[in-house]
Amino acid sequence: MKNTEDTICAIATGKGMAALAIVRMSGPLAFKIASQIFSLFDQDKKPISLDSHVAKHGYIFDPISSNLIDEVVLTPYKGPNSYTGEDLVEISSHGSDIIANTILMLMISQGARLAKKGEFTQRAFLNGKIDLTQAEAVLDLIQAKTVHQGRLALSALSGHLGKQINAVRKDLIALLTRITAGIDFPDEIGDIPEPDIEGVVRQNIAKLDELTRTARAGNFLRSGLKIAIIGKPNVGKSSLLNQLLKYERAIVTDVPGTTRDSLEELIDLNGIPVTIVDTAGIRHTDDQVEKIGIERTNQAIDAANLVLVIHDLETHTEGEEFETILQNKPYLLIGNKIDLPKANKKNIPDLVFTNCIDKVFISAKTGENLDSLLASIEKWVFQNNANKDMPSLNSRQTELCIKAQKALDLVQETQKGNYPQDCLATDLKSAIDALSEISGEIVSEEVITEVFANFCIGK
Ligand SMILES: Nc1nc2c(ncn2[C@@H]2O[C@H](COP(=O)(O)OP(=O)(O)O)[C@@H](O)[C@H]2O)c(=O)[nH]1
Ligand SMILES: [Mg+2]
Repeated sequence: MKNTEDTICAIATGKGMAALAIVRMSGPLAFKIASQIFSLFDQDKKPISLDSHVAKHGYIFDPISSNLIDEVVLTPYKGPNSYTGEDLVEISSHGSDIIANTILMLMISQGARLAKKGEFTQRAFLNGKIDLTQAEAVLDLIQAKTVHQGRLALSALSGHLGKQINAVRKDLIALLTRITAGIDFPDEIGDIPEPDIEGVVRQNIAKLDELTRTARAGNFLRSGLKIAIIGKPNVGKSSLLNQLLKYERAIVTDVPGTTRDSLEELIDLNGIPVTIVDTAGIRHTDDQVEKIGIERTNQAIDAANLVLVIHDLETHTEGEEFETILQNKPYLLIGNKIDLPKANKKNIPDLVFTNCIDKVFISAKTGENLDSLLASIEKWVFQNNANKDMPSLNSRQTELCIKAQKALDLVQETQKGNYPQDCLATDLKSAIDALSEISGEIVSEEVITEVFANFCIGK
């Protein structure tokens, strides 16, 4: 599967004006091509030999016309001690698209070819420098939009996730080997004691279960969380949106029905990318525009992962019928305008709702207790999982993890039926295969292509 006969090159930095641009090249010709277009002096353009991991200041020139292209720093990495595991060269030039492109063209004219998306990382994977979970983490890290996303990607990049998967895989391989040996040598080795098999399978189902549970939070961290703010007119929905955004995005007035359309904004909630939708207040009305607004509110609820139901603590009325509209959506109940009963020395009414995840009392006007609201949302995202920095599975990995779990469930079932031990081998093997596919030990060409298709060129 190795595809390292040719030498690839690409601009690794973004387009546009910048202080520096980096052009990289990897493959068997990387050092040769670099030494043909690089020299220590701008006058006397003698190619030089390159020492691994020693950055050199010098000049790029066109070996045919002898034209000077740029003053650069060149860093050679001799394989296998490089990102790709092959000979790799990085040239830092001045950050002009024209210069970077000219250097790229020179490399191509000397025998390199333009790299495909993610091909440097793909080579790192094919050469065994990283496993597939680490390659996926590279992409997550490049695409991270919040600090938390970056931290999780970095943790997976360090190989943490791959190690956990591999620990389970190794346990199962050891078990399968032992069962197979027992089948092959019934007299010398024989069956494994049933409780031993049961123990190994149960422990590893639990480990996989813990990993798949991280997928939910991971999904919100990668793709974002959608939250709809709903409630009767004038309870302070738009005020809460503004408070969360820290600027006056929505119009706030004391006229009921001010917000007529749903408004969507993105916030970074302690590292979780959250889209907040402010909606038109829910009430019976003959106003055509307001009716459409309320219809949109229903759509916003449908699309949301979590709903904030706002309640006015000042005009508190019993028997709000939100639960029918919510249709089993998880929701937080928010008592708003806590400043008013406090100022007027009135009792804070209790809010009686049966299925809410949590109740928080805030003031959208003053920002009081907003921290508790954010903490409550965060707690729901992580489902009280204390270890927020545990790398979380992406959808490809989750699917395979569940596949492995199901196969292990079958092993457990077969075991209960007291069948001969060789009946366990097939399911055990498919659990091992699914786990091997997560780390990329065994993986099809299509899966690899799909993983790297989302990368940018140059990574
Ligand atoms: N005292 C007080 N007034 C608030 C609070 N939140 C909103 N209001 C006021 O309630 C009125 C309606 O607010 P708005 O955000 O437009 O409510 P919406 O119709 O639910 O979007 C405005 O006059 C706000 O200033 C709060 O926490 N305390
Ligand atoms: Mg409003």
